[in-house]
Amino acid sequence: ALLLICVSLCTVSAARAEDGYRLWLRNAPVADAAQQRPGQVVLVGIESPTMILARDELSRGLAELFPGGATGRTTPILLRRVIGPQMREGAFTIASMDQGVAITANSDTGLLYGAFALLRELGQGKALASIRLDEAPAYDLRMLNHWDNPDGHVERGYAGRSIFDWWHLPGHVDARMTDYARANASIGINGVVINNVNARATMLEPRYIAKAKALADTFRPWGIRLYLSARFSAPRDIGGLKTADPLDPAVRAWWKAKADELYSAIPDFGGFLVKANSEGQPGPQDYGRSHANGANMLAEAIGNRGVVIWRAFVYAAENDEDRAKQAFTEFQPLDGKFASNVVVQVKNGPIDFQPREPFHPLFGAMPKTRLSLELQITKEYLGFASHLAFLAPLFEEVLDADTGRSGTVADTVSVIAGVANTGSDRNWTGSHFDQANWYAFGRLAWNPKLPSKQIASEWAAQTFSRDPAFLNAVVPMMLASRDAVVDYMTPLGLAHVMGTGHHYGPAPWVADLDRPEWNPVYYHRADRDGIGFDRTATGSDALAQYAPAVAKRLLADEALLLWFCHVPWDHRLTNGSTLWEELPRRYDRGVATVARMGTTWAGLAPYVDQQRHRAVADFLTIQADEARWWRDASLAYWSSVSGRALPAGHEAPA
Ligand code: GCW
Repeated sequence: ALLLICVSLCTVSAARAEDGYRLWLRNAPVADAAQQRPGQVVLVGIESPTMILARDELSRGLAELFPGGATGRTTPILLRRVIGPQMREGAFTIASMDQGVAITANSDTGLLYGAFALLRELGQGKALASIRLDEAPAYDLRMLNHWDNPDGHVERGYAGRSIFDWWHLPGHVDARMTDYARANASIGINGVVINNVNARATMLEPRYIAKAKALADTFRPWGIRLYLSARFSAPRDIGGLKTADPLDPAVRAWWKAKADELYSAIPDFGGFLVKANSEGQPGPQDYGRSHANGANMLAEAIGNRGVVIWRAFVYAAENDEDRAKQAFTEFQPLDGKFASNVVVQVKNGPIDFQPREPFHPLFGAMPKTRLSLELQITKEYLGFASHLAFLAPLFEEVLDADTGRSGTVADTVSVIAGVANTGSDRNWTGSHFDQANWYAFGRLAWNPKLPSKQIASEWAAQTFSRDPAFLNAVVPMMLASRDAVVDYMTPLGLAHVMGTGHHYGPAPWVADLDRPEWNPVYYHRADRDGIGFDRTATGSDALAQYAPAVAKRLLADEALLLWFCHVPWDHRLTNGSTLWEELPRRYDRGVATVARMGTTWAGLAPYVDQQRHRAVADFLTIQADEARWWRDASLAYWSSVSGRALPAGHEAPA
């Protein structure tokens, strides 16, 4: 009877696993029975909660990967905590030794990451004896930024309501919080900001601090520190003060007391993330003070216990300077003025998470300031969760971009942040393939040099199937997907032509919004003569914010043509075509790629359980329809402003 119960439980959990809840941590059984099997997991060193998690995670994962149990020749796995060479927190090695396979680290989290790394390698079908790793994270802080509101709504979230159950916290911490922490730990994420940068001061009230503490206690053993977005006007909103002026002694004292209160509840509290004087949020400029004044005041309150992450995403309605220039104009002169525990967080590009943007000119331009790179994992401008777009190539493009000043973007930053795409949907991210973007973010924050192809392959093998025939088809499909979106939404450097407010679907014609820089026409500037935003010296000269050699390279990059130049419709491209000829080709190419993705996926049914296969196929059909919508609506509009006939095969719809 016991056996029967076990069998039926196992069946239930196997069926459950296919709704995507288990993410890339499925540990599907390894078929090759001839493989050397891992045996018992042995802890060497003082046991801590994190080490125990590492051991249990490994034991459980191995039992799932090798369900036959430890029959035949087995090799013990040693988790060795050593006192030893100076390694970056989280570093580990994996190597075969006489006594077995050893995961060695000089920190608890190193062992935890090592345990997950071993499972990742085995999960791809690698033989135990062949696994040799020597890894250290490239950055100390690898964090998710949640844009989750206390009422459960997630700004730019496409995966349901927030995963944070404020209503029942702190009395009840949902088991999902452990699953969430575990997923993050498995890819090396070690910091989470749990509330929206458009913050409510509520989050800093004692009742919410108690809730945050319950989450922090849950995340801690997984090596994750909790951070809060702080509303700059909190001393007024909830503190009973008349001002939030950062130079006012009462305001400074209020923040210091608030920080102390946080640290007494959460001893390893990470610090504050702040969006100030941006899109209507309060900030130091309300009192005639600078961003540095504001950030440094909070930094003083936090002291050496944590950091203040201050966002550089600023642009103002009153300012008629090119929006792409404003962050640099405001922040670059402040280089050297920020306290040492302030990190300035810069979005990957100068506008706003578009399908393709040049890298932000602040990277490399603030050598005396710690910078964080902010990436958006949730796909606000890339078709939400409905469209399949694997973002590793986008992330890789920005990380690898040469700033011409002090190396690549990856070289110039010390923190990597990603705007989370999680929600309470069963599959966490709203679509199965969006799990890959969470995964890719974590892997690149750990090692910015990992190629997109490897990340895609690792993820797909663990999430769906490690069969080479499956991987050989799905990996190229994933790698081509982001370029497809660029082609059918914003080819040749176009940007911000999405529907008003929600940013879904085409709306390049919108011209009547209150603020000029919210209108798509502000960005594409199409008229009878041509199209594109002149950001050269004859226009806004945003180009001059880059190092001269880089500016030259960007100007020559046709993928960014209309980002930097306003060109006539008859402008000749390097392939000999005119812009008017090339545009429809790009849209067509995007549409064709999506159609191909649908065919590829249809052929992969034998490798994927029915439930997830069907869900992905449905979404690809939606995407195929919407790629055509994007193409047809965009071309019809460009035709109407240019006064040129639509190319053959692109008749205006009836
Ligand atoms: O991309 C824009 C989004 C806003 C967001 C803002 C920001 C959180 O449309 O929803 O607000 O950027 O990054 O602050």
